[in-house]
Parts: sequence; C-alpha cells; structure tokens
Amino acid sequence: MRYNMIQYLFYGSSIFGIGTVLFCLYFHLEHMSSPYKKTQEPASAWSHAYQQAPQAPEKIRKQRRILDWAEEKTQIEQKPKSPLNQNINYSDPELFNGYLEYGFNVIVSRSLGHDREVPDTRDKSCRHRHYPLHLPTASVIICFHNEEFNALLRTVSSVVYLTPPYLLEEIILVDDMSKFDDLKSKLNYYLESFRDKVQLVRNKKREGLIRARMIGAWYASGEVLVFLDSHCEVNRVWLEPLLAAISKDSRTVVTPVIDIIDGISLQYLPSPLVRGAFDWKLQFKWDSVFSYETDSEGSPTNPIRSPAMAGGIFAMHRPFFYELGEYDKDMDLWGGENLELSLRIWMCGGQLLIIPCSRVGHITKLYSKPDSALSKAVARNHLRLVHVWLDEYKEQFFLRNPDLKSMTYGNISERVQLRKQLGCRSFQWYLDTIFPELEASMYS
Ligand SMILES: *[C@@H]1O[C@H](CO)[C@@H](O)[C@H](O)[C@H]1NC(C)=O
Ligand SMILES: *[C@@H]1O[C@H](CO)[C@@H](O)[C@H](O)[C@H]1NC(C)=O
Ligand SMILES: [Mn+2]
Repeated sequence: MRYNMIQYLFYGSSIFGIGTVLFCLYFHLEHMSSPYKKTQEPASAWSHAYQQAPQAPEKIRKQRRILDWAEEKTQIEQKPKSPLNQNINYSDPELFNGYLEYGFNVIVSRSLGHDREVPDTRDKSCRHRHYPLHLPTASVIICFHNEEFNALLRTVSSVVYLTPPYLLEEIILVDDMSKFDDLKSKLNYYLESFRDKVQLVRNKKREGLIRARMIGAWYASGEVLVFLDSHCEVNRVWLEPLLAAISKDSRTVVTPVIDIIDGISLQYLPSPLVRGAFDWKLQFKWDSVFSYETDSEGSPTNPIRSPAMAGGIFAMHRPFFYELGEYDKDMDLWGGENLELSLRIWMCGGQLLIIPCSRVGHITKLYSKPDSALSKAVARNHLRLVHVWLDEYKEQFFLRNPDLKSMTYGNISERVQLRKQLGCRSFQWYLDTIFPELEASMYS
C-alpha cells in the first residue's frame, strides 16, 4: 500500500514535472515569436558576394583540400537518418530522472548517439554564397560541467564533421570538474578518434563557465575564438560566414542564428530571425527584427545588429577578445557575463552581429535544479555589471531589484579602470544608438 502510494506520488509528480516542462516549452516558443516594438535597423553595408583574389599556388593546394573535404562531407550526408519520432513513455522514471539531471530527454539523446544529421535550416540563398578561401583559423572552445555524454559528443562530432579541417585549428574541451563517471576515462577513450583535433583540459577545481572559458581561450592558438555550449549541433557551412564577417572587420563579434533542439524530442527546429535583448532586470530575451521589411535586396541573409547576445555561442577575433578585457574573472559560475560582454563590445568600439547564414542548434533545457549558489552568483555578477557599465541608469536596475542594493559585489576597480583605458562610451550612448527600446521601456 505504502509502496503504491509512493509510486503514485512519483508518477503524479513526474506527470506534473512533464506538464511543467511542456508549459515552459510552450512559454519559450511563445516568447521566441512574440512581437515586440518595431525597430528600424539601418541597412547593413554588408556586401552580398565576396571577391576572390587571384590564385596563388598555396591557394590551389588549399582548394584541393577543400575538394577532399567536400568529398568526405558527401559521405557523411548519406548516413541514414536517426530515429526521432519514437513514442515517449512519460511514466518512465529514467526519463524523469534524466530531466532532473540534464534538463532534457536523455533517453532520446542516448538513442541518437554520438552524431546524427540535422536538417539544413538556412535560407535557400545562403546555399549559393561563396566565402573567401583565406579566412582566419578558429579554435572552438567547449566548456562543460556534468553534461550528458551523448549531447557532448554530438557537439564535438558535429564540429569535426561540418567544419573544413583547414579552418579548424582545434577544439578545446574544458571539463569544469564534472562528477559523472562517463565523463572521465570513457570520454578520454571516445575522444581518441578525434585526437588530432581535440584537446581536453580538466580543471583542478570548479571555476564556473566564465573562468573556464578564459582557461580554454588561454590554450587556443587559432586566430578566432568560437565559444560553444556543450549541448549544441552545428549546421552546414556554419563557420565560414562567421569567420568572413570577422575577417572583414576584426572588431566585429558574431553569433550564428541559434536553432532550437527541442528538449523533449531533440528534434532540430529552425529558429526565427530574432535579435538579442534584455530588460531592466538584466533578463535576457529575444526580440523581433523588422529591418527586412524595408530592405528588399538579399534581405533574409543580411547580418542583424544585436544589442546583446544570449552568451552560449559566439565568435570573436582572439586579439580583440584580449584587447577588450576577456571576461570579468571575478564573476562566478555563469549569468550576466553575456550582457557584460555585449555592453563592452558596443560601448568600447566593436559591434555585435547575428549572421543568418550561420546556424547552430542548441538544446533548449527544460529544467534546471534549484541552485542557491548559482542564484547568488548571478545576482553578484549582475551587480558587478551594473556598477561598472550602467552609469546613472543603475537606479533602473535597483528599482526592480531593491534587495540587491545592499549586497556586496567585490572589488570592481580593475574593470572600472579597463573601461577608462579603452575609452568606452557612456551607457546613454548605448541606449540612444544601439538599444532605444530599452530606454523606452523604463516606465513600464
Ligand atoms: C513505460 O514505463 C514504465 C516504467 O518503466 C513501464 O512500466 C511501462 O510498461 C512503460 N510503458 C510502455 C508503453 O512502454
Ligand atoms: C581593489 O583592487 C585594486 C587593484 O586591483 C587595489 O588597488 C585596491 O586597493 C582594491 N580595493 C580594495 C578596497 O580592496
Ligand atoms: Mn546552453
């Protein structure tokens, strides 16, 4: 009787959990597509085609490698499709525990295994784009902490298979003190097959995502740093558009369009074109882009100016990353660093663009464990951002977070100094020029 009761409670709660999960997903999708204030983006000066320089022998060799690469890729594309539309047994405790542990459907993730083919979600006109042969090389940095094994391997293998080898300097995996057994020797074993491309760094203590990325960047030797979450799958020709934008202007920081990998079915779904934004509580959100309504020529593939980035996936010229002051190393775990970097990029002479021809899927996690250490870190990180970057507008933040006004946030003098050294503009300038909708929302 008692056992039945427990079982009943368990299944009851798991059904409640799944219900919550479905609700969150619905809310998320709704949020993604909700219309926001109409904005006019200035037409981008981005050229539609790239000029190719006359051929030098070195370039011919490079082309040869591209042909080899294209041949290999064709073989990958012919792989049979993975099972997806299997029925989900919502009363399976493994499913429920998987949600609690990883935030997504671990059963489907296991059945998908280490790699799969994902649909090409790019706009058709992207497929005919040509990019210069000479592009900067990239180091892809993937930090993880207790990630699901298959999701991590799909991230790595999609990068290896869908990136031309001559552009991929290396993949640097940073293990931020994961506890799960399968991320130890089993991971070493499975990474052996990528050993000429993948380097695994294991932190000796938990650093949090922010410092883990700084550690990964320290090992990198590519000209461009590409940061990826550990539960992504890149799409076709994902890297070239990003590198091309950076090679045109090294102070341009770029993100792909972040496609949705559904947390329940792990289906890869195209994301609408949106730009990154946030509110006065410093909550990140997606925001509609309307600039294309007036821009008739090649519109769906033009870069989108974005006030902010979600943070998980972006590419940046390595020297510019250091010139701009990496991250605030005294921020903990993760949270707020994406907005801090976004403000720093715009206010200190760079620009942040979303490149629609580049697409990377990201698993939309449906659950994360309540974590008081994380909540505290996010609050503290936000305070550091607010006190360094928001000028007189910090009052807007405190109006909405009165409890945080008295919380300590450590020593920010180095970051204040950095802002001075870089000669960064005021937050007022950012509001006027980059994100007027935020100022307009001040009294709402
Ligand atoms: C669903 O999972 C539960 C628990 O593992 C099991 O008892 C049940 O038979 C499964 N149902 C189906 C239709 O597979
Ligand atoms: C803050 O750090 C700077 C150097 O980074 C140091 O000079 C200063 O004394 C520190 N302030 C306090 C209050 O500890
Ligand atoms: Mn993520």
